[in-house]
Amino acid sequence: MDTSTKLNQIIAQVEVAIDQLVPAHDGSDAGPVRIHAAMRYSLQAGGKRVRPVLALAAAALFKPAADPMPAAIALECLHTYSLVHDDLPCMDNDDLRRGRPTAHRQFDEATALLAGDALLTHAFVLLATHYGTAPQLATALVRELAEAASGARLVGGQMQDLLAEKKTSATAAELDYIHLNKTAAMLEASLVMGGLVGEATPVDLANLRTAGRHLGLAFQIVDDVLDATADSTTLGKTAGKDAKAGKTTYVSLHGIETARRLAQEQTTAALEAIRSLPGDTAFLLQLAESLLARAK
Ligand code: GRG
Repeated sequence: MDTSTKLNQIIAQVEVAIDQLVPAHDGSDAGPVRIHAAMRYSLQAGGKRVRPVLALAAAALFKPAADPMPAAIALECLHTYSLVHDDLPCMDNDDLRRGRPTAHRQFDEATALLAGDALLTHAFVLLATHYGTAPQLATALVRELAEAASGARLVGGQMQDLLAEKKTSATAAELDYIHLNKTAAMLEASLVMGGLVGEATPVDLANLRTAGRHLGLAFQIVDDVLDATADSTTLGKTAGKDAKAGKTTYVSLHGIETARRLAQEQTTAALEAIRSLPGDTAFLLQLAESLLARAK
């Protein structure tokens, strides 16, 4: 099976699992309809599902006894919360996400804020519920995701990013710090959580973390290049925002050509870490390369 067929199959499984593992919004489970509708609105808008796919691909290297899918969906819930909050008027104030009006545009600001809160919390409900019979695994997964999402990493990276926007320019070191935490932390967690479900050894977990760190930087550099070169329809989010906001990015610091080379270097480093993992790494290697070549 070729990579894109396999990728589409996995994404289709992820979509089914999201539908099954996130509360209903039609009142069928007697739950509160509006908040669940807002959670599903943002989750089911068709993101690229990079984080769940990475988690599932990492787990597959180890032929896991436990099902990695709930962990994969927990990652997507947490990621989607961060997008919903990032789009709010008090942060990026954006109107378009995943090709649709942002959550606060579709609903209202309070509903979007609460939907983000509920998605963040639901990620941990999924981990505690689905891995509860394997307490050590559940604890390791909760810790990994919580640390990635913490004030030291995802939230901390976002805070530094907001502060950097207020200055005329950030340094290369500041930019790396922001993206190691805002972007790479969740990609690291995706690969490591897949490895944890697969009962990977500490050495393999360390290699997964290294791969995630490099993939995260490559992903962000490509994101900056796309923001500068692609259109909003292709991206499904507002293009050209960084330059308009005078934001320091890999493109503004280094120019497009050097930014592309840096993304290639980070991808090469990720591929090297993936090659040192056991099992059939072909799909994970191709995924890493396809993230470099992505168009949105
Ligand atoms: C609000 C705590 C908090 C954090 C926000 C995710 C984020 C941090 C900000 C969004 C803006 C941004 C460019 C973040 C860098 C990470 C990134 C490229 C996110 C977009 O992820 P994709 O491209 O999105 O995987 P889809 O929609 O495909 O899932």
